[in-house]
Amino acid sequence: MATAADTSPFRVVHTVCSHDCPDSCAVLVTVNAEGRAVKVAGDPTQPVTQGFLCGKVAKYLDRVYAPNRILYPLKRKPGVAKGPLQRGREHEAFERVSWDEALSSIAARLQQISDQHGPESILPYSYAGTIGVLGYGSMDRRFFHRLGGSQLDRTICSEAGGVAWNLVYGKKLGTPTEDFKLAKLIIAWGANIHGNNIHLWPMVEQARRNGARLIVIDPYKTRTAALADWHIAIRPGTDGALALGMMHVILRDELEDRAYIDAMTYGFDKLAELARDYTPERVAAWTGMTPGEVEQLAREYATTRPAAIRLNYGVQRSENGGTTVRAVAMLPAMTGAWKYRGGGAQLSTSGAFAWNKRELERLDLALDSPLGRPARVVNMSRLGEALTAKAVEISEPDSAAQSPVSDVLDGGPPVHALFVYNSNPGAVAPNQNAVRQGMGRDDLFTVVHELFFNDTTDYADYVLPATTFLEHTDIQGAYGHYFVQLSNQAIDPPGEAKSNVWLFGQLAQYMGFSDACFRDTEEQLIRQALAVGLNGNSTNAGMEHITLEDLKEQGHIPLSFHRSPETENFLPFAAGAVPTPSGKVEFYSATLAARGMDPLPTFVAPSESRWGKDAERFPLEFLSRKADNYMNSTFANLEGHRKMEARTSQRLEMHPADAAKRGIADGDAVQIWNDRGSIQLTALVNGSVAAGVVAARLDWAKFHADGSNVNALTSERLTDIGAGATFYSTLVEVKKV
Ligand SMILES: Nc1nc2c(c(=O)[nH]1)N[C@H]1C(S)=C(S)[C@@H](COP(=O)(O)OP(=O)(O)OC[C@H]3O[C@@H](n4cnc5c(=O)[nH]c(N)nc54)[C@H](O)[C@@H]3O)O[C@H]1N2
Ligand SMILES: Nc1nc2c(c(=O)[nH]1)N[C@H]1C(S)=C(S)[C@@H](COP(=O)(O)OP(=O)(O)OC[C@H]3O[C@@H](n4cnc5c(=O)[nH]c(N)nc54)[C@H](O)[C@@H]3O)O[C@H]1N2
Ligand code: SF4
Ligand SMILES: [Mo]
Repeated sequence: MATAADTSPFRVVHTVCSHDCPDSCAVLVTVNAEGRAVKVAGDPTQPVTQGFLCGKVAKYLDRVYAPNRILYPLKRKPGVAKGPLQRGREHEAFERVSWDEALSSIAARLQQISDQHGPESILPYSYAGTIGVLGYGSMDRRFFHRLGGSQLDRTICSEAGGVAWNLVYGKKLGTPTEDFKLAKLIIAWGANIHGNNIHLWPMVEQARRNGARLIVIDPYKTRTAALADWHIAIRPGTDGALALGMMHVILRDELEDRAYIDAMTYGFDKLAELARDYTPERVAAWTGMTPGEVEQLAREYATTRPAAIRLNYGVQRSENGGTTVRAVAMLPAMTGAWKYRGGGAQLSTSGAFAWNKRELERLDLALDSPLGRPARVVNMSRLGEALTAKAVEISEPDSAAQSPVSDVLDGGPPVHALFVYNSNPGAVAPNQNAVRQGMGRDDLFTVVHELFFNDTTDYADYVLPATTFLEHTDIQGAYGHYFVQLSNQAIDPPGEAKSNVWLFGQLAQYMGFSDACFRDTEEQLIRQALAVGLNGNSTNAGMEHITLEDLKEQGHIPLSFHRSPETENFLPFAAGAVPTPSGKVEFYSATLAARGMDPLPTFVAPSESRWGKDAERFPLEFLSRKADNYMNSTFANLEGHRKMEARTSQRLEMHPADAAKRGIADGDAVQIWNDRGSIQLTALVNGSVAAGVVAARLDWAKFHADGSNVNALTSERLTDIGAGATFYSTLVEVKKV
């Protein structure tokens, strides 16, 4: 008997939004008889997606079917210099080539560079264009390991916070997103829930309907802050002091949970001693709050149950970001908030997904590379320095002593080839002028695998067409929920666009790498990621009930401990062993002490801040924030998304006092500069920041009249823990132009 589904000209395919967002939504794609996607919608059966998509991805077909997508492999025309190309006419700089020609030429050039300078002179550069398990890191890692190319330390986003969290808890687990609805107090701490994590918002709303309060700690009045019961416009980079001040009050007033502390934590006495110094008065002087506000926040936090902190990655983009995350992360351990369903904290849930990365990435292939060992590691947050540093050719080891070599290259060769995929460093990497100087080098061979001409393809020797998540198959976890999800290919890629898996598998063939693993299909890779055992089930911890067949049928399956979220309690860190060296939640870190670092979360103000030595010349703290309607640099080229972002696009948000001091009125053109660069924006004098702070949003450099975006002002200085980027520790001065 034919069912409606059989006769319908449409099919509905379960995919997963692969953009770098905690929500990892289950997306149902409706495809018509001609194979064209005609609708994208949130899956109503996925408990976090709840049937809706954010404004960015609700318009996803604008991206998939954009008329200016890159459809074919392209090669720079002879004689066309690298550097900014006129928007809309980029294709004129390139000529179309076949995939065969592109792959054989690229393979030959990489071989020649490897022979001449050593394989470590080839640098892959990728981040989170897709966070699908395969697309983010599988065949690409195999390829570069086997090649002997430099390893990339992927620090640009979450490393400072992640390493810091793990120092306290050993694993990135947190309060389940669905449980936030049970909280009576929610603190969004450096977390723009409404802008960046919209699927948490319905839980917040439900909690508030049941009487919960929402407190937002953010120097910028985000959409989330505007909707809060209390917005604390803290000074940038001072959250660590606030967390210690809260501990001070909690301990002074004996509001801590002694039983939890005794059973579950390590180093309490030392932390208590540190907290004694952080009186509300001192903390007020750092944070710009009043002492009374510090007291109120501490008492409200410690006496409300359940209390949940949504700590997102905003606070860790400061120089002291690692220590700050440690300090904030310790709060629920001091009050025992973990014991109550709807309490605790969430930075990330990604630690729950035990993918078989060893099998996917195959670091062992490095032993077969010309190096015969794993390659050096280059920090992606120092790309400008890595590309411009004078390093020493390994063929002349003796000269190493005389040449001042930047440590970013770890004593190895300079970078001669840059292979970019899943990332747009021309827009998102800090210290843009150095990055562009580096990418503009004539002697640098650059390949970019992309969907659109952007700030990075302007520097490419070869541009290769990439796929969207509708056009390839992948499997995905999340950093904001506990579901394993399958993303099925819904449509054919347009033109000759190819997935990351295909690209690096093919390139391996052209390089002559005969290892069988380079011929694995997506389905084989997914089985490897799941570490499927003989009975067909995954052998990964937490996934033992999952089979690929069930995933194909259901689309999304919760991890084992989260199977019945409505009836079962998953209370991370509430009881039992904690996966740290001491087996406890660590207030004191012997690991840090052994590295010669501060074992306690002592507050140190960022060097590039109002307390730093350059504050006289550059008195304004600059927040180069994300756009609500883009995903980092993704979507910024689409008309509809730009319209949604229009109110704040290319605006410098200023406090009236700072504007008046400089004779600036709303709508004036302003120049913003420091020693690293200068950009022009239009002043938006409003109430979104306090005096002393200015803010602007990330856009493509190409969309700015002067060709530079906010990252022309940010530095390559790294965070105290985790060696992450410090986008939010930036000083500038502003004037009317
Ligand atoms: N709409 C949208 N959603 C996104 C993204 C996007 O670009 N646009 N990007 C995605 C990515 S890659 C990530 S990593 C996540 C990140 O999401 P979040 O972790 O929320 O990160 P940010 O937006 O960087 O920072 C959050 C907030 O921290 C504030 N902040 C800056 N400095 C400080 C400080 O010193 N103290 C405090 N308390 N707050 C501070 C900023 O003003 C910002 O509003 O969002 C993802 N979701
Ligand atoms: N000033 C400032 N700078 C920032 C930030 C900030 O808040 N302020 N945020 C930082 C953060 S948190 C992050 S995570 C980084 C983000 O840095 P990136 O990960 O570089 O993020 P996107 O800008 O989204 O660029 C991803 C690119 O990958 C491409 N892409 C998408 N899917 C695929 C695919 O399947 N294959 C290939 N080959 N390409 C694909 C997209 O078209 C896009 O151009 O930016 C950082 N930079
Ligand atoms: S960007 Fe985030 S909120 Fe939007 S559809 Fe993707 S996962 Fe969902
Ligand atoms: Mo990020």
